[in-house]
Amino acid sequence: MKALIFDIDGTVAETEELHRAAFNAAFPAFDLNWHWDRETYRSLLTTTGGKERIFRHANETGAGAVPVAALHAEKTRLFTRLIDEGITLRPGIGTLMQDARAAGLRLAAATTTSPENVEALCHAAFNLPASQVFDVIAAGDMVAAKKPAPDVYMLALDLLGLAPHEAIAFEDSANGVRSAREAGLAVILSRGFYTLQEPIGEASLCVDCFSELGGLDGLTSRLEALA
Ligand code: XBP
Ligand code: MG
Repeated sequence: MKALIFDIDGTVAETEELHRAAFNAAFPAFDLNWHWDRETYRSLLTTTGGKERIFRHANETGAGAVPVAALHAEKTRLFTRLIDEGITLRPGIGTLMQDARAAGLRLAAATTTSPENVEALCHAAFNLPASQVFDVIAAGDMVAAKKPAPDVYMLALDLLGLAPHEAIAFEDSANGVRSAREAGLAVILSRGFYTLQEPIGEASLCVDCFSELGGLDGLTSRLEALA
């Protein structure tokens, strides 16, 4: 194993409540009387990508033409301010990252969210620029097809210069598991607040919490036992 590839939202940290708050705070500025409660947002989360989510909701509610790009830019501005107030890593993520660094592995992010949001999360959670947390960042519109398409994980592998068997992916959602598996990666799933009811799908290993893995050594042992 030469690299760990992390999904961001719901995996590195539980960020979706902040995304939901940012969406809801942005709507009034565009004269939209929308409010996404948790159950509405849970349903909308099956559509990856904030712009795609807005577009879907506009279609489903017959809202007509909505300035999706401008609305999403405002939402991103609000999200980066919200996350800057602080965010904690999901249990086990910090240990996995530290162990990987100590063992000379590289770290990558493979996420549907934007590079700006990855930057904001790294500043808030690590007090570091994203480039000092991840060696490689594959994010948002860097790929044409978002999760569950494999594109973002294939980009991460390409940027790492690695074959799928040389890395492991970490995910929280069914769309993410499908994306990683279709890219040929083994994937460790730990479902979170918004994805607990989702199917495990083709995850190589499913844990309630990443801290169950016991760091990189524990993960390696678990994977060897599966082989
Ligand atoms: C989850 C997503 C993202 C976020 C919102 O990304 O689907 O769309 O919900 O971020 P991940 P944007 O692959 O990290 O789980 O509004 O920037 O898309
Ligand atoms: Mg996720």
